[in-house]
Amino acid sequence: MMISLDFDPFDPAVLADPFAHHAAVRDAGPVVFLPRIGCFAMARHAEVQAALKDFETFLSGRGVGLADFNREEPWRPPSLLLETDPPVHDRTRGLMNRVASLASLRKVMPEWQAKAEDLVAGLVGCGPFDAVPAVAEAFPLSVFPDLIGLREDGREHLIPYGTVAFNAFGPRNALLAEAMDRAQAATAWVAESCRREHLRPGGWGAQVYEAADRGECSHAEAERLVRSFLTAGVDTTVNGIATAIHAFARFPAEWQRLRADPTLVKRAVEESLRWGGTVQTFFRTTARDVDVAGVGIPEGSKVLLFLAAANRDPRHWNDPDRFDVTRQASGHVGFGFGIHQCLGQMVARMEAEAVIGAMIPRVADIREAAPARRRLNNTLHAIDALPVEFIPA
Ligand code: OVM
Repeated sequence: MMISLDFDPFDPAVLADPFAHHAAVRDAGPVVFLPRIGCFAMARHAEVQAALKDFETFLSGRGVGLADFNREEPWRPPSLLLETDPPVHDRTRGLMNRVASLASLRKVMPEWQAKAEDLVAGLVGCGPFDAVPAVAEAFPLSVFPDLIGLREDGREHLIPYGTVAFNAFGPRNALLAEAMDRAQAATAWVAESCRREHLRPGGWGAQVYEAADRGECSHAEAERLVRSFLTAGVDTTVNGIATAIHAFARFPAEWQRLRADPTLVKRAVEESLRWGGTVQTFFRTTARDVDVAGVGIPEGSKVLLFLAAANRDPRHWNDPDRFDVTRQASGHVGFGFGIHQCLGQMVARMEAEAVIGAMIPRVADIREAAPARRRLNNTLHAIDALPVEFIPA
């Protein structure tokens, strides 16, 4: 039986407080139809994970937003990773995996830790400040563009570009129009920055072109693959770090538990990825008629996967709305699952670990100085302002 739900996930009131609406979608059924946006949706952990795993049925190549690329022109040439299916995907993903390696991240980790320590040391005991620009934006911008080897000028375009890209997965609403207007210059800067002559030797960007020199992809493909780093690597980690700090401000006892046992830092970061829901949703498109839990989904249907709702599904998690630094949060789908699972997940984890790790010995208490303010986005659960005070240890 097909269940229809009168629910628009892109309504501003929903985007402002998405978690308040997830239970209704999960409880309506394993698969529901959302007539307001004309697509199917899954919000339970089991079905979301199964759909992500079955890349042959649930395609990415027709777009992972609301728009079906078979019917609508994408806002930019499709990503050769995110918006591509095998066999092309496996070739591009393979070469990008070799560039974005754990070994190359391990080399920069000591430098990232030192930068995070300096940043945090400058903020403790200085009264209330906004942790979004001061930490969540400042830290990723101090390490990620250098990892890629980007030119210095114009790095301020990275966040507005990410904002457009993530809004573009939703409908053509006011949020997207506004982000597009504001990111005209950013789009041109990003396109230019992906060219080989703008990428410093040794960085991940230059290494993608070296893979092209070896024949692993074309030079045109290399340019578009570098664009993936710039699109997916900044707004995500900025909001992920802001969300982690926000979680500790809202659950002060969890901050004390982490301070008492700093070896929990990796678990705490994983738990903030589960609890936080920075990337709320992605779509797939069905390659064939498919039956999911007794519901027939016709070929060519858009299916909205609520990653953030799956990460708080009580069918899978115990006391899911509770942020618990000792929880074994692995198995969350915050980075997706299967062949498209986030390429940059170790970058994201290591950035968060550097920041939280630097705070543990220095910050006795994280006080919310004023309520956090959200920034509405069609895909991201974003924080615009996070006024806090770091009480010195
Ligand atoms: C991409 C990409 C990958 C993941 C997320 C994303 C805008 C973009 O390959 O361009 O979000």
